[in-house]
Amino acid sequence: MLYKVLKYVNYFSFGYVCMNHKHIRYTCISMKDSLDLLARATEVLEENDRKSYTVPAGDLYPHQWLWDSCFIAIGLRHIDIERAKTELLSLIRGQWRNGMLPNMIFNNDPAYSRDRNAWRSWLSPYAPDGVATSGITQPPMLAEAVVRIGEMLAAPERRTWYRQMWPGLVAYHKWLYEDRDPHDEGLILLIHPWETGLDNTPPWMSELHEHQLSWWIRAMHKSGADNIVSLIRRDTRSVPASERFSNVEVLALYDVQLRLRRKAYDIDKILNHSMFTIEDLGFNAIFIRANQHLQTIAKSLKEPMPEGLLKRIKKTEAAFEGLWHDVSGQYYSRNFITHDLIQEPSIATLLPLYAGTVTPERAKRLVKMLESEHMFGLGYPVPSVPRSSSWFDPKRYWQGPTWLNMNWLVVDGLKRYGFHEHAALLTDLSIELVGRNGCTEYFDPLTGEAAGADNFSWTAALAIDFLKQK
Ligand code: 9WN
Repeated sequence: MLYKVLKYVNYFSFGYVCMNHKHIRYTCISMKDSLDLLARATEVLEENDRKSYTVPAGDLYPHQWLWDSCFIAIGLRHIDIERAKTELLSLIRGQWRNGMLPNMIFNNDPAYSRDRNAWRSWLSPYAPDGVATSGITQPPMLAEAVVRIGEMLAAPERRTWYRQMWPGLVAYHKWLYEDRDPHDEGLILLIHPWETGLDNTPPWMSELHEHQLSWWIRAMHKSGADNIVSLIRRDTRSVPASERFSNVEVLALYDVQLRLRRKAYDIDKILNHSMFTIEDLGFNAIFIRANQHLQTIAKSLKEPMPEGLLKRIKKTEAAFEGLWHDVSGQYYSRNFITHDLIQEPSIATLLPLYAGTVTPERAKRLVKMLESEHMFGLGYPVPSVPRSSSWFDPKRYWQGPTWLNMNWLVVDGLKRYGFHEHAALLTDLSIELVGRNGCTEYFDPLTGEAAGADNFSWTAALAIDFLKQK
């Protein structure tokens, strides 16, 4: 019987927080509970399966998303490794001729023409034929997912698998440098908050509110006319409005999207108009790790890394230092134009652990933040925004709720720096969270309550992976 009592509860402050609130929690994961969770999570993945890819959630997210498919494949590999490979291969059908992997590949059902039309990927000469996609990307989790699948294969099959994914992966990493690091500084810039995957995360929303609201949006907001957006929003039909973007933010993002579309997603034209551009902390941390995986794959294939790429990879690790802020002892995202750090902490604050290139000293400081009840050490960790931030709102999307994919990245980072007990505790708390509250999109970090869409694929997939890691 797999019966785990969290004996570490006294060691870490998220344990203390539970005690302070007089609800010492033990994770009692019996073998039966784990099997039930495994069965339930597998059902969610089956329900959202569209043969060659998995939708994040049936009603709310009916297309294929880039980093969702990566997290989904990481879970699926334990159930059906061939299906997990298909999940990643199906991302390549959306790859642009310049190497970009779009964050969304649209379902071609006539019912979704509005979504396809909003982006009109076909305006770009680089868009693939016969598939409609968005014109922006998402965090580069693909190399991680490829390697996680590779780990489960015998050497010859692993090489065949890597060989299949190598051209698409290299083209993607090259594109990130060529398009998104135009001054060869080492850091990747993003042009829309959706590219972070953490859509309404405070660093981006603070920039949006300060500098990016067009006059007509400000006018609509002032007169209350922005509420008209409620009539056409799809997300608030299935999720309470209090858990999503505000109407004015939806309008502002639509405005950003229109501006990108007018430039046919051409980065030179976009940058000439100095639009909304940020060197995002989370994205660059994930990219550093993805570059390490790319080199692992190259080694296994005995394939030389393209020379130019290798140079730029080295530069990224050094340039990451530019995101460090010594006074507050943490990393931040940076405005690409002004180079000012955007001093708004978020869950991305902890992702340098996942990158694995920060000093052990700094890693310790980040772990202290994870423990602190004023920051990330809440009852149902890890919140997407620290408790002390003025943005903290326990049910609002990426402004407070706990997300399983972030827990997965933090667990991995903790292990890399040797914080094995912390990693084990967070794994157990994550399993408990999903076991008790379901495979929901996100969770209230104070109460553990379910929020967002039901039957969310990456929550299911990563719960499976966490169970298998035990
Ligand atoms: C826009 C699909 C995606 C996730 C993102 C999450 C949310 C989309 C949205 O859903 O973003 O890409 O409609 O808000 O923020 O991380 O990939 O699950």
